[in-house]
Amino acid sequence: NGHTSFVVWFTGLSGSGKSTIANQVEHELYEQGIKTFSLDGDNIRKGLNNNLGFTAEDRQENLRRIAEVAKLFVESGAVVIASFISPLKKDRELIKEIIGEEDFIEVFVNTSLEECERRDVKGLYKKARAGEIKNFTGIDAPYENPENPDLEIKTESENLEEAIKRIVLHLQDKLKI
Ligand code: GGZ
Repeated sequence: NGHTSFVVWFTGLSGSGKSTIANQVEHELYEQGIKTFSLDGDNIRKGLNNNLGFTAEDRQENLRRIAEVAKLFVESGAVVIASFISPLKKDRELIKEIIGEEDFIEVFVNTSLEECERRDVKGLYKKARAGEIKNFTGIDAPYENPENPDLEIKTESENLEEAIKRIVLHLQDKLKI
């Protein structure tokens, strides 16, 4: 059964490459005339969720609201691309429940903590190690690897372009009636 709209949910550590991959996937879909909408920390945590931090409770509420928004955009007919750490299994289960299993594609951007910390693009790991940021995922807050993601990208061993292609092919397959 084909779908015209669904949510592609990228989960992984800070600095794992979620946004980079998500942006490129969105670009590919746009080129193919597919209506997309992206949700990420930049447009959500600064606006709708600007009253939420990074305690386990706040993360859950962050993700619950995002899932509800994603569901609305799916109802509008868009392919929604969401990139959030979404570190806990139980929270990803809740997201799946809200959106509906049929419309939820989980993509695990699997980059090791060592590699994310080595890249440290925004200098956040350094701050977390110094205790300047509390509850930082991977340092003093947990990340639970997905056990059965629809797709898994290993950014340390996989070519980025190939990975993008693999995701887009998977999505095209789901778009077919
Ligand atoms: C994790 C944090 C934290 C803490 C600020 N822990 O790499 P970034 O900067 O741009 O992306 C991270 C983003 C994570 O927000 P999410 O909404 O995706 O998290 S969750 O799904 O867990 O609700 C990081 C920045 O926010 N950031 N403090 N303590 N990431």
